[in-house]
Amino acid sequence: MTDSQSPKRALITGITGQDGSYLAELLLEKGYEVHGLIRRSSSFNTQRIDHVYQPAQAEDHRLFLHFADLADGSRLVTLLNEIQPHEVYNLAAQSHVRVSFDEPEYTGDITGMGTTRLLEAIRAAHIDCRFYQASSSEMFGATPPPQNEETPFYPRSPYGVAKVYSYWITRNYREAYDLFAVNGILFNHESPRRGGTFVTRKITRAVARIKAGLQDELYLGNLDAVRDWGYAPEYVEGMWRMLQHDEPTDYVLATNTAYTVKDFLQFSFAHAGLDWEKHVRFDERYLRPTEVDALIGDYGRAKDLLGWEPKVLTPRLAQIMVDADVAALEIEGRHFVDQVQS
Ligand code: NDP
Ligand code: GDR
Repeated sequence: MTDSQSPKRALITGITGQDGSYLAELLLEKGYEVHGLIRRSSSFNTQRIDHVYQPAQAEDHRLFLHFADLADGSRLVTLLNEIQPHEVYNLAAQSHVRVSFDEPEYTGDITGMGTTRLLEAIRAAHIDCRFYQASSSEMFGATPPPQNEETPFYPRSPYGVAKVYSYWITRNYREAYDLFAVNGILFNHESPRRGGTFVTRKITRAVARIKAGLQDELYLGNLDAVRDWGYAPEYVEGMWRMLQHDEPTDYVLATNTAYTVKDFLQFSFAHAGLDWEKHVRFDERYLRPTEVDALIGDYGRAKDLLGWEPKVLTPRLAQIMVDADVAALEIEGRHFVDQVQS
């Protein structure tokens, strides 16, 4: 709550994504009024937040959704004027690394320039707010691990390059305009809500389907990449803590552990009693022109200043995701049977 006892207002861009949905839940639990920016789409795109949405008539209606796009700067100014948020979380992005090689200009426009549009909208609307930028371990790219806040950037994809731009524009607005603006440099974080084209969820969905006899093969690219995979709900708590700190600075969130894609396959398939080597095939379409070989994050600053530490590590994460995908498939199967029988 604010001093006047009216709720704090937060604006989340990317609220329909994995992180946006967990952050919306967290802020609603904390009593915030939450405003989310959504894109007009020809199909439904709010599945991840439907469960927290209350109709306008409901007494506890504190989640508001607004059509907007990071490509549309004037709309951002209008919205910021209307909402007057205390906190802005910029999570929207074209967030897929492989896709950024196919759509480099679009990725630069949204994942890079979109951040400037939002920061300029904050200035144009004269809003006194705190700003969170979803920066990424992909900015470190080819710089060897372990990586922390002082590690030099060497991005290896149009996505990584765009995130470096957003990182620096965020720092520049902090220094130039005294804005409370922070970069959360987050290493990979996953959950049952992870998009189905990222490698972890692609694997755990396939495990559930193979176990159910609906699929036999899974096509993947580079299995040797090393990643530091954490659990998304814990990372959104870290984002919030960054904006509650006295001073704005940048933080790494990670688990400081290293596993290969092969390891993730092993954890996931074994949890379902399956042998991944019998099912996984190679498809060069999933390779990237330039790959990031190893990301392992040192989260010491977040631990010291925010008291933040990861609890769920990669082997357990894989189990959580497999269990969720197995359960989701069972529910889907029951719906199907109900439909056929009715
Ligand atoms: P998702 O891909 O799940 O979500 C991306 C969100 O951005 C969606 O809500 C999407 O909307 C929205 N979006 C995309 N393009 C636009 C646009 N032009 N205008 C407005 N909104 C748009 O990403 P995550 O939740 O995983 O990640 C959140 C942020 O954190 C991203 O910026 C990502 O790059 C960054 N990040 C993620 C990490 C991870 O491991 N998950 C690690 C480090 C950084 P729609 O639903 O309509 O597509
Ligand atoms: P990443 O995640 O590129 O790290 O970006 P992704 O899950 O896409 O890839 C991880 C690693 O797996 C390898 N890989 C495959 N990846 C995909 N998507 N599909 C495949 O079939 C496949 N086979 C092997 C990749 O080559 C890579 O090495 C994620 C995103 O959430 C970014 O937005 C975020 O900034 C970073 O994490 C940190």
